[in-house]
Amino acid sequence: MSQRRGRLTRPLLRDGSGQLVEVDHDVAMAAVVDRSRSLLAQRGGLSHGFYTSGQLMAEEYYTLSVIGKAGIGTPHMDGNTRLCTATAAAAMKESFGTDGQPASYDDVEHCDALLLFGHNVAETQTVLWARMLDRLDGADPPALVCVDPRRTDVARRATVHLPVRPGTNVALVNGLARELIHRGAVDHDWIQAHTIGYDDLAAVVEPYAPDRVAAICGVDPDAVRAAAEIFARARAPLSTVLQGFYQSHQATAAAVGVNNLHLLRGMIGRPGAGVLQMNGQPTAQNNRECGADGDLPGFRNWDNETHVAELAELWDVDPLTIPHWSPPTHAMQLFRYAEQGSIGFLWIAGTNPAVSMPDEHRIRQILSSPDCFVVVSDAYPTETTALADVVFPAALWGERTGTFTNADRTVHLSERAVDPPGEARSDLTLWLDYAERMGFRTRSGRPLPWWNTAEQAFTEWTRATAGRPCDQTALTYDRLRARSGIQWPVTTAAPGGTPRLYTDAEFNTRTDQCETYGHDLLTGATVTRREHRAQHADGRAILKAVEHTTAPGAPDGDYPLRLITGRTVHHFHTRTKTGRVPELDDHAPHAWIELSAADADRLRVQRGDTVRVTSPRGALDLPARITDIRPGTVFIPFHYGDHAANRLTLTAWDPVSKQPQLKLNGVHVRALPDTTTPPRHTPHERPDEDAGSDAAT
Ligand SMILES: Nc1nc2c(c(=O)[nH]1)N[C@H]1C(S)=C(S)[C@@H](COP(=O)(O)OP(=O)(O)OC[C@H]3O[C@@H](n4cnc5c(=O)[nH]c(N)nc54)[C@H](O)[C@@H]3O)O[C@H]1N2
Ligand SMILES: Nc1nc2c(c(=O)[nH]1)N[C@H]1C(S)=C(S)[C@@H](COP(=O)(O)OP(=O)(O)OC[C@H]3O[C@@H](n4cnc5c(=O)[nH]c(N)nc54)[C@H](O)[C@@H]3O)O[C@H]1N2
Ligand SMILES: [Mo]
Repeated sequence: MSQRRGRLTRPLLRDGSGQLVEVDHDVAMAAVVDRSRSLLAQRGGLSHGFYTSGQLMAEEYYTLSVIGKAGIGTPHMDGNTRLCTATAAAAMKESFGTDGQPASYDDVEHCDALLLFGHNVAETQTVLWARMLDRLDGADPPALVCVDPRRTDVARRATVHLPVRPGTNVALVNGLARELIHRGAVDHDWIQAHTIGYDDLAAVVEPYAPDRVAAICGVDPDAVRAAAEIFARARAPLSTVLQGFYQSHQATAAAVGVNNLHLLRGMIGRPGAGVLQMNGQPTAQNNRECGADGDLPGFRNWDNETHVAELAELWDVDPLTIPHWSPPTHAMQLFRYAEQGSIGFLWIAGTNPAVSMPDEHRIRQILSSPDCFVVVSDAYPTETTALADVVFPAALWGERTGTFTNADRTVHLSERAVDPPGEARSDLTLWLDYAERMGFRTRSGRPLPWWNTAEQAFTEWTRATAGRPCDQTALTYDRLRARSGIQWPVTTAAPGGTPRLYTDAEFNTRTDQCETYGHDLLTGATVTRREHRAQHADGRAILKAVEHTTAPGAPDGDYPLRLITGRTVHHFHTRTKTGRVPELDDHAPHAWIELSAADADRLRVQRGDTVRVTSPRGALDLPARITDIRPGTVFIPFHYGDHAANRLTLTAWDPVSKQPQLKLNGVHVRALPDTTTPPRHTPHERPDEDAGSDAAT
């Protein structure tokens, strides 16, 4: 694909004939500012949207947050973190009051049970997996529980593998909670002192006996009991949760269900005992805490006037400028507004939505519509830059300085080591240039933002964290140079950082402190401030559970197979980088589909045959691999722009986190006539053991 060659080194502008042509930076930025100004004058801040990444740096997210919220005054700002870790944040907010990882990666060394919920760490976080393997192959190995419909390398090493039917995670976690209760493994004194909601939770999970869970999830009831036994006996259980839980229809409920298990036994805030609601991208955490992702900076609550006033004071703007009359706009809604025409200016940085968002065809139409002016900054030409009106060549990490914070709150400083190629600039430079030309001002007439360098932006950002759970006021570039890798909070009281949160079982749930007043996990309806106050969480964690429901877009008669999508070790996301590395690309040059042996036999497909996969939204022709995936479920990697798995996925999201349901779609698979081979067995077994199985629920 020609568009995969080389770095972008010059800005591009779409000319009168519709072609993207190289121009000087000044010309490109003038076109952006021109469009931005005229839209602001005609239609105000709501005409502007920003869609960013989990791959920029804290300084950039914070600067954009200030420009968008205090300069333009738009609530339409989100990150691809919506597709990625919105559920991690949402689940921690619901259970503990704010975002912020309770545990530390070091807990891998201290745990005696490891439970991986929808997390294929062996392919997606190979360094963390190496750390886990050291334990598994060491003297006193932890028990390992793997919840994944595929027999992954994690599953192969597991003490218990639960190959759940996709979309049934909530039934499983409810069943595990019930088992803890029935086995007397619950720490009632701790629950009494440090949580609210136990009685409601116990009532909700009671109907989820192992046999019923086994029927819903399509697994062995003894395996459910065995997993519960491991958690019940562990002195230091460590759970990790990722996309198998997050990209589903009851994502937040399922992820909260894992928090519940830890709270029921008081297994949090101690070495080895804790939860890692994982992140995937290097700086997803920064986007969430800096507030370029649909949150307010510093884990502030948009619905709390005092929190908004703090920001207004910090930024020296009228509190009414900062949008807080409704929840910030999530990415799926942002694209909907662009589709409907109310957003006419969309700046995309460090993400490739033409490949990574659900329902590819629709997203590409929105991006190519003349009604929306699309600005994209990326280091490489992508499927998204091809549809933009203006493209800025971006500097990559190593070509600019900034900080990034990983999933366990560890802040690192990454310094510029080489110059960016050609005219490539950092996103920070681009946004500061844009703001200056737009002439944004504080109330006292100072330029907004008033900083010019990454280090100044970092200092301003740490000021915004004062008194919040992610307090980094004692952190400076110099301290990070002296010892890189410090876990927040970092304050004068804890200058060396904080390995674990909630060590004193004091949670961030006070009404004046929390990041959200919470949601009904089933419908997403928001809890009001008054209701939150009335439940008197007051520093106690919140136990919450709901019943399992069937997903929209789940398999039915016409589309009887469950499509899940995900990753392979050889590629990162949409392959802008890994597709250019022959050592990686040679291992996985094309997309494929994984089928179980039972489904392959029934469909008369052998390894390497091409099959057509169809959903109500589109079709893909892919070579088949026959693997240990559970029968009735098929898997496609989502990395390939020319055979995008997202051609098949639907526009649907979790009601609380708004994370799209990228791993749960009904599809139909058939062999293409010219490539089929005779069946190895007579194809008379049930066509699909999963079809209609939700009746079991
Ligand atoms: N090599 C590589 N590594 C990466 C990335 C990459 O693109 N390539 N991306 C990074 C990013 S941003 C992220 S977010 C992480 C993602 O890391 P992971 O979440 O580990 O990766 P996925 O492959 O998306 O999904 C994990 C597993 O979920 C399972 N699954 C699907 N549906 C269900 C379900 O209903 N229930 C359960 N329990 N499991 C289910 C799939 O079979 C899959 O094995 O990886 C990060 N690391
Ligand atoms: N079906 C399906 N869809 C999915 C998923 C799935 O499992 N299944 N997973 C979802 C998840 S978890 C994620 S995280 C998304 C990822 O989806 P995307 O964010 O679209 O994926 P990337 O390929 O990482 O795109 C990032 C782009 O940023 C550019 N870039 C890197 N560094 C910089 C920088 O510093 N500045 C700028 N301006 N650009 C930079 C890269 O060149 C690249 O083109 O996909 C989501 N989509
Ligand atoms: Mo992600």
